Amino acid sequence: MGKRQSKQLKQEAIDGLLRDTYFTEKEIKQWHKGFLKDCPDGLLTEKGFVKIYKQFFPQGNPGKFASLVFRVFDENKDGSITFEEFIRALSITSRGNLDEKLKWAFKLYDVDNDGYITRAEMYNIVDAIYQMVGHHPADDPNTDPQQRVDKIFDQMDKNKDEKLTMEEFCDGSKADPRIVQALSLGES
Ligand SMILES: [Ca+2]
Ligand SMILES: [Ca+2]
Repeated sequence: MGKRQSKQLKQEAIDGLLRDTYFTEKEIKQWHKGFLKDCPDGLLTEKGFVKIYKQFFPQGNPGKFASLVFRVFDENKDGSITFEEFIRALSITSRGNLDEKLKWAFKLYDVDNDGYITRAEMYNIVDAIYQMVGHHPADDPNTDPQQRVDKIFDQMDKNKDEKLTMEEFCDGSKADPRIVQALSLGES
């Protein structure tokens, strides 16, 4: 076996990323350098991804949330994140416009990928966020996660069919900026 192709960032790949992302060539190269430092073989595994989150949230348990985010980064679902997958997701989560961020968030919430967010899927994400930040709901009765989710879900579920479409989710999120704020987690 020779050297892995994925190690070298070809001009072709850079050109593709310049089209697909909001980063400049210089930024892409810088991120690539950092990526290779953390992932010398050019692939970020779920374990490595969780480790990065643990550095940012040492007081909590970010494992669950990181695994959920990992799924969205890993576009082709092959179990690892390439540099291209990484930088495309980073571009949306850090510099994307609101619609792009919400579409991305929809994928995060829709864990079974059926095109709808259920109440259980929303509980799941919110629970993961609480675990990550090490927040104990008992500390503050006003932030009981189940209640918060029920309130948000009921607001968003316009036709009351117990599932949210992308449209309901995007419209509802725009009506409540706190949801979008919560999604900014994970930016560095
Ligand atoms: Ca992948
Ligand atoms: Ca779903």
